[in-house]
Amino acid sequence: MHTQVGIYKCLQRREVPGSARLLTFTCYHDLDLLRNDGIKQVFIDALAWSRQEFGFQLWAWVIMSNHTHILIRPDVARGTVRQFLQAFKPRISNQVLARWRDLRAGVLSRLKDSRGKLHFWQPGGGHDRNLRYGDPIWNAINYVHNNPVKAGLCKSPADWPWSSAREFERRGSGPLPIDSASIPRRKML
Ligand code: NI
Repeated sequence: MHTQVGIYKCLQRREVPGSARLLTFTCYHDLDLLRNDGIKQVFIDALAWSRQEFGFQLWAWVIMSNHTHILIRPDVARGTVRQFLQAFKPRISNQVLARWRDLRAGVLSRLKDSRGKLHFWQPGGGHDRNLRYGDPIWNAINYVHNNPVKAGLCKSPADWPWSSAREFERRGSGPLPIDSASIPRRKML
């Protein structure tokens, strides 16, 4: 769920200091490369490592079988989104592709480009945009958490174990803590 969502259509790669960033990572050729729970855990571990390394606030995330979304607020003094992406994406792909090479996994034949190079991620920056404080942040959080519901995988966002939805219901109940204290409050109507 990331190709034709109205408010996420526009591509903005500029870094706007203080803005949150909604980032999407799509598997090569939209293949279900993240279906395996062990590979989902590789993604989570890389996200936890990146947060330490680049100092961003992690506000929401979801892992689907063929793509993921994360909502972060970068700390530009510690690292730009570009620097984070340059470290984060290969950290996952190198680990998974090495494992698949060891196993001589059949899927590898589907991951080669015309020059024979293997890919885990679809090349390119993916869909991402800057978000201003307030309600757009909460719209993005709900959008992220609703991915598995819209895909028909579960009824309620918190039923899906591979997102931060559970953390919003009860801290410490999901596989990766989020930086909830820094999320701006919802506008009270
Ligand atoms: Ni999606």
